[in-house]
Amino acid sequence: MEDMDTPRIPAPAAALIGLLGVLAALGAGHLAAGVLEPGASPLLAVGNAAIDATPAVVKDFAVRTFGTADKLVLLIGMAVVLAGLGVLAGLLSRRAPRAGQALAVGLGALGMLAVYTRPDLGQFALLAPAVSLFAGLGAFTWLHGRALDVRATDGLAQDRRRFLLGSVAIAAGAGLSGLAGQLLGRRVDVAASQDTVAPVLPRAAKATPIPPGADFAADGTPTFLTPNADFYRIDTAFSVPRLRAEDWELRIHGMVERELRISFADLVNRPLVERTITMTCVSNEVGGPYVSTATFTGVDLRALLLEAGVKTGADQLATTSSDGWTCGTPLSVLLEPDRGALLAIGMNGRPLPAEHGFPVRMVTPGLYGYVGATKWIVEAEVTTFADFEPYWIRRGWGRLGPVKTQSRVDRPNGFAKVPAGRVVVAGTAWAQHTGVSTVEVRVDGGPWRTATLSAESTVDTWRMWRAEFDLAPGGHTVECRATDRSGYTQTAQRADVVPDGATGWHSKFFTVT
Ligand SMILES: Nc1nc2c(c(=O)[nH]1)N[C@H]1C(S)=C(S)[C@@H](COP(=O)(O)O)O[C@H]1N2
Ligand SMILES: [Mo]
Repeated sequence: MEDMDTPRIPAPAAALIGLLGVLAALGAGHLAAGVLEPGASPLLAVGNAAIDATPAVVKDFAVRTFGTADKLVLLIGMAVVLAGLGVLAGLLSRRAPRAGQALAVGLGALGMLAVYTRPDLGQFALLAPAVSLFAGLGAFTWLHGRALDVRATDGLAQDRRRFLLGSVAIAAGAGLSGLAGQLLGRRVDVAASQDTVAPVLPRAAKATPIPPGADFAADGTPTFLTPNADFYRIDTAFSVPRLRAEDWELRIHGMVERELRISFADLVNRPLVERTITMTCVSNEVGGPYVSTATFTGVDLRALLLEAGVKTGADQLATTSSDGWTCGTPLSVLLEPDRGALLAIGMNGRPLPAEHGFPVRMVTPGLYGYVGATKWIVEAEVTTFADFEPYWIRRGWGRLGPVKTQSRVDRPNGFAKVPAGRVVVAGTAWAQHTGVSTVEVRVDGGPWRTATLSAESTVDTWRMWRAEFDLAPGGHTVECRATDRSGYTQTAQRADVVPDGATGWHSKFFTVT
């Protein structure tokens, strides 16, 4: 039975009010963050906190399933959940506004907690989720009151108009605020800063030239150098940190004789070198795409560590990015005379793209990215393994992270239909800092055949391979395995990417017609 004394808002209007309350909160919070500190946007801060709190298996699944789109998927998922919560709270508030108000306060508090726990945001940044909370609360309460007015006056035209106009105004205001926040957040002009870095890059001592025939791209392998736009990207940053070279400073401290504070100008005043390095992610499945090669320009990291003077007893370099991600690299590796780790400022002759760490990142040949490739690096502390556990180590990944020797079939494509006759099989192999010595390939479990290898650039870069087979029509499976210069041949034993990188032979099935 309908209670005639307390008017009820019709369900569609109630749902709309709930949704608009959420939109107002998000729009206002994004705008406030745009003015104060882009990372303080409640939506982004909660997304970042969600990424950090996600168990490694789920994160691994997300990377595997959605690849580089994992953050977009998270954003869409959050939008769906928030919209659902808004609608639900609206429907629960058809008489009294309490449920909707509770949601506004609850989400606002969640945003404040997410911002508070970000290592890269100051107390001041808490204003953004606070603005969000009050905007959501205000918009919801006001609309709720107007909807009840409509009910109380039995739909008097002027009350109805007030409610509808108010709804449209709040929706438009939320949208515009969100947009303005987005634009303000981009006011840090990364492109202009990159333009100031570009002229510095040609000063670097040239990399070992890439020999002709370094890839078999014509046969379907990747090109030897990966264009910056195609270079794989893996990181925990929900929004790409936007830094300017002019503002950048790196502190090298901890167990050192002399603490160093290096500005970007100081950095590029040191000898610049180019090194071509193949990078791999530990999350790369057998046959996966997270391996790419670039010529990086930068400053030798070992030289900087020697300048700072590493004290005896130290065994780890702990590095931190501007967004608080941490990495630990074995000092035994970084101090090897010929390892060649860099603080890189350039990638394939261009300043680092923002997604790849502008203005400065680390690159360590032969180590997976999570132990040696800190992007947006701002701090380096010489310490011990006992004293500091970096981000992924706390989540169960291996401490040392040497890249495992691997190979991949690139062509034919999986499940391709290939015309009968001579079939070209081609792929990629890598064994960074050891070097690939041979790749073998076989079809349908037959005898292994030695593939032709592309010309080698250095031991730190990948090599391509190719072989030709005469195959009868029907289905075929091709497999490959690499042997590196230490004499190690890839094991057939399958290992998961967790905790220290996948093993096993890659295979592909295709049909000859
Ligand atoms: N700041 C920061 N640096 C980071 C990461 C990160 O999450 N944050 N991820 C690391 C991982 S796991 C890899 S594999 C490489 C990837 O570098 P890329 O995105 O330039 O290919 O960056 C490393 N550096
Ligand atoms: Mo990685």
